[in-house]
Amino acid sequence: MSYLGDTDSEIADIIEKERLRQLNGLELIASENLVSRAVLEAMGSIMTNKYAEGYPGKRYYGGCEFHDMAENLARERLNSLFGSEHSNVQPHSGTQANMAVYFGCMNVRDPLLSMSLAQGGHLSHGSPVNFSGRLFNVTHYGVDLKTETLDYGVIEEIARKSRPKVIVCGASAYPRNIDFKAFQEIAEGVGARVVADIAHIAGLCATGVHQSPVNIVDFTTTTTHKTLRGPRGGAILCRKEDAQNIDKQVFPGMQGGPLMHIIAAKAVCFKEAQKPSFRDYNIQIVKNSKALAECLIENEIRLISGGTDNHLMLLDLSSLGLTGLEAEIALGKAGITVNKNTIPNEQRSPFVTSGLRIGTPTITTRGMKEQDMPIIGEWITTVLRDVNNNFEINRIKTEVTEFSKKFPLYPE
Ligand code: DSN
Repeated sequence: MSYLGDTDSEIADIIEKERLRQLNGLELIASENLVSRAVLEAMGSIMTNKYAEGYPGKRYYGGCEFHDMAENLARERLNSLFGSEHSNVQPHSGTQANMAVYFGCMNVRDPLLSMSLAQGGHLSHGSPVNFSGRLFNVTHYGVDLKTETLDYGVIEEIARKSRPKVIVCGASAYPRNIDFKAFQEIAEGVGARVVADIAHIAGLCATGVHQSPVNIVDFTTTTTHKTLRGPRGGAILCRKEDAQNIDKQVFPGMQGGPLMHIIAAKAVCFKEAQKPSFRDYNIQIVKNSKALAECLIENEIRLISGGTDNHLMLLDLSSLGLTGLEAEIALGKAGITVNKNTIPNEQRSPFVTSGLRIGTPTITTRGMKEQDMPIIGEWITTVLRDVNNNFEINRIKTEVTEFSKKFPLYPE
């Protein structure tokens, strides 16, 4: 960072402060992760200096020969990682990946069926404040309020009534496995196409730790920066027959110039994800998640659906008389970063909430294992039981800092 320090010491200082925050704290936000130095180098490279509108071999700018090589490598590696026929690595984000698929399958005001944001879905799955909710005629499914899990029979009924053109499956705050085959069967019964948004569980799907929707459903969308542990961005996987349509929707339909430094970094991420150690990493994410969940349950904290199958858990704070907002702030003071989250049957606003979402991808990247989870679970419980006890919170912050420093910020 020596050039940055000379040119702009203010931003250099801010970045250093953020590095220390990441090093000295426990990042338990389920959608975050830490990239390797190789991914960082590609992101910070001169590949950013180029317009490359179009696709490899068919660009609207000269001088793209090396960008073609990088994008082809990214596409080939992503296909080989997931066994997909076609991939598009240009979406700037998961939302834009979803947007491209929606526009490829629907016209404005067509019916869309998806999981509601309040029960675990995502903004881009038809939330009224998002483009997806404004442009399409959205019906939502949620979870069964008793089991707090997906009820495929009920989803099928809703699909029969609403006759969607597109069904979206995949979630941002769902701690259980998703049966993509069941969604495909429901869709076949009503003539809909299926988009599986695997942004959260992409690493688990790529490594067989969770069922992969690729080649089961029509379209798979993802971000590349969560359990996949790559640069911040999006991607789409589909069959050859849909390739041309999807590519057209991304460019020129929705985006102009692709972020070629990010595409180069995606290629690096997809190579890293093919290593056997990446499978071990994803297995460990789930082991850590289950171990942390077990500790919280032993401490009488209620988890939505009673536990977790994946990288995250959702805590119901109602019985502690706490809101998600209060819990997020108190844990933040202790150096433990989490996010407030709505829970099924939520009675509070999304800015307050009754729940907390906790995930293990980042701490697993840092090398923490099952035996470390009870330590973290005890800290979380102590803070949640007495959010106004600043003495305890300060004590825990010191312990969290000492503990966290022992684990490196960069994956091997
Ligand atoms: N907003 C992200 C999350 O935290 O789940 C998903 O895009």
